[in-house]
Amino acid sequence: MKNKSKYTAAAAQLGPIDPGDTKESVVARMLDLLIEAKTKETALVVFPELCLTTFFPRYYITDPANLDTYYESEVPISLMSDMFELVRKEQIIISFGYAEKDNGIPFNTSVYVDSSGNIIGKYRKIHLPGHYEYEPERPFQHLEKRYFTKGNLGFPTFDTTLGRLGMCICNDRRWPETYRVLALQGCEVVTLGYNTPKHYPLAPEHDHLQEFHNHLCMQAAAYANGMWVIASAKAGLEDDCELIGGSCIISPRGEIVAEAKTTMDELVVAQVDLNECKLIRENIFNFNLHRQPEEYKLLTKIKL
Ligand code: ING
Repeated sequence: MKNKSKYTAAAAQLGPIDPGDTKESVVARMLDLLIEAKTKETALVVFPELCLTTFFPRYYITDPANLDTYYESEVPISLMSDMFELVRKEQIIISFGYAEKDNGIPFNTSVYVDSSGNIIGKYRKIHLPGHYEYEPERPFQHLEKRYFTKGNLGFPTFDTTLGRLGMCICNDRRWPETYRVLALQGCEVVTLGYNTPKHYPLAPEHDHLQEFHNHLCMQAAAYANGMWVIASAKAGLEDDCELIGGSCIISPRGEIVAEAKTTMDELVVAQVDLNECKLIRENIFNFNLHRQPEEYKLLTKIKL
């Protein structure tokens, strides 16, 4: 497939996945969104974080056998064979997130699959939010620090026919460093998925700002790094826990060019033009001309 600088991209938002939903039923929903993307001649489709199951870090799971059912020891190619077939036939690149066990080590992972049908990129979540110990006072847990290990692949970028792509996952999107590390490698499009509860038990005063904060961090980053951001939510009322929607596609100008209208399965589509990255990167955020890294040493000090 020849390189494209202009193409149609989509955030494939998923509505709630209830604890009793099988992975097969979820993959069937993902396939429906992928078929819709195909009818709209979409080249890049981004699915949410941990998109095969309910957001299980909300539970304190003590039975190791039960916890293990949420993880995949390898990319579930057989489970997603119809999707991979469509990706191959239609020259689409997809990304999706899943819980990975790599030789027993658990990661919150996302991958790219391209028309070769191969995994052409992998990222493991670095900013793990939440807590490790069970906190009974919470209305629901957020045990990502218990169930996952910090990612060990850095913030890689991947040269594809759709430009230089990079991934992050959920809480990573709130940290400006995530995008700058990717931008310094020439990343043009950041794809990410998220599961974000509306209620944040430690700061309920901010609950009404969740949707605003969601877009704020990505819009600022897209602009300050001259990158497209494609963000796909797992949304809606999932086992009595409300997850925000707001899936969107953000241009290097920092503008939201497409946004989800619902908190259900929804394909959010927009035209991407990689040349818009240059307009920012060669002018206001020309790193070589204007950036002063010798002044930023504090940014990478481990302990202040
Ligand atoms: N979820 C949340 C996120 O960063 C969170 C955690 C929720 C942080 C609300 C701050 C406020 O969007 C995941 N999975 O990281």
